[in-house]
Amino acid sequence: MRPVAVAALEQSTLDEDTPDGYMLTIPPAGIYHGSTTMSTTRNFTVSGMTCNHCVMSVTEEVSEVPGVTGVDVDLDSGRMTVTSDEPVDDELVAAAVADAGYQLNES
Ligand SMILES: [Cu+2]
Repeated sequence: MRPVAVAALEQSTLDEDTPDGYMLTIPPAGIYHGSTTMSTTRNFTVSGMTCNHCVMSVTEEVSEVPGVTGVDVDLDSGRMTVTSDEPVDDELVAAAVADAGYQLNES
């Protein structure tokens, strides 16, 4: 699964009705991407994987957890990065990994 693309800044910064000389307000850091949803990224470690089929199984199961928009698993390190629209329930991630036949360790 591909990483979530950062929403492009597509809002026009100058409104036609804006009077000349108006100061534009710079949004605070954190909502700077102009996206309507905040993306959350969490890192976990999955143990027990031995090949790319394991990686695919884990990726598929965790992708089905509500709110999850992206799953990236590194076989060698066991590192799993989960991207979501909203904070995901660790229990559900752990259950999904268990369903695939592996074990989740938070990192
Ligand atoms: Cu395998």
